[in-house]
Amino acid sequence: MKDLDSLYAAIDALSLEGGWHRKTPSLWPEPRKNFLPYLWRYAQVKPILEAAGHLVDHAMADRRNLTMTNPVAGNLYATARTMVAAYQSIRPGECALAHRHTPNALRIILEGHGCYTTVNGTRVEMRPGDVLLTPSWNWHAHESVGTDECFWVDVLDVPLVHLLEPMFFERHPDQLESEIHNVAECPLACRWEDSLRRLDSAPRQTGAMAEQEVELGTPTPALKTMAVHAQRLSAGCVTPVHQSTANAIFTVIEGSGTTVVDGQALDWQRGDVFVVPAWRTHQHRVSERTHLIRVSDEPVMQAFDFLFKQNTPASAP
Ligand code: GTQ
Ligand code: FE2
Repeated sequence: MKDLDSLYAAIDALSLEGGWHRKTPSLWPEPRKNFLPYLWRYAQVKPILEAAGHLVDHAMADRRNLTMTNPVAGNLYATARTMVAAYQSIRPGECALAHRHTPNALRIILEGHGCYTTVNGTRVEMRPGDVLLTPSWNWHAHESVGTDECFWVDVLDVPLVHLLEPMFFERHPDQLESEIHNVAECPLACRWEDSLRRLDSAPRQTGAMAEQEVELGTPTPALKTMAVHAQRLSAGCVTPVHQSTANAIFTVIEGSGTTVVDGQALDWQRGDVFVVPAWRTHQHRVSERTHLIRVSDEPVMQAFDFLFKQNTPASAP
């Protein structure tokens, strides 16, 4: 090989690339901010789900869900790099048939009573504020047997499964599981009243990302890839500025306030969902006592020693 041009041609022909003349870097000094901060308002979504309830026959949709697609250019599905969130509704008398998939899922209940989920043969009621867990490859079906239309937020690790590629999905051959046990409580149902009780006795932390926070799930993390935390913030509180390599999706269970995500103010209220993507700073300012559910991919980051986080104290107003 006589010159650099022929060297590079020879490298290129073998689908190789010289690390010393890469067109785009493969390493950089700190995490890039890719996914965008964004807020979905329940008050805007709920009428659409209700209309879909009339216009979209449940039989033709496995699930009546609305995926919260992050508006970053090129993204078609994910809410954050590793997770997707969706609003889902189910009308009285409807049944979302059993299926299973490798992605882990959880549901945060917003509204409605008389709604049940059956996970691997165990049938439990889902009530507002509860977090219901559906670990990987567990059969699951949902139904509303009362008079309420029920609304909840799903969070799944589907984008992580897309990245790693171990996707499997199948519908139940009999549409529903045949052996079902009704239970009042089970470890997959994290009850809101338990979360409240635990928050009552949780230490108040001034330097933390929330005044009070407890981790849900027995054992923790709630799912192998996703951790669930309940946060309590008192009226008027301003949290430190938090930054993490983990992605987080917040659901507002109670209260109202503003979260400044990387300089962008997101004003939220009950039922809203907002995303704090990796390395985007966030700071909560709440106007009334607030409860948030924070779902994050911290377990994934932790497993590989990729979790880096820091708090900067709130500056005086
Ligand atoms: O309820 O089983 O939002 O499988 C996305 C995929 C919900 C579910 C979603 C699902 C489900
Ligand atoms: Fe599912």
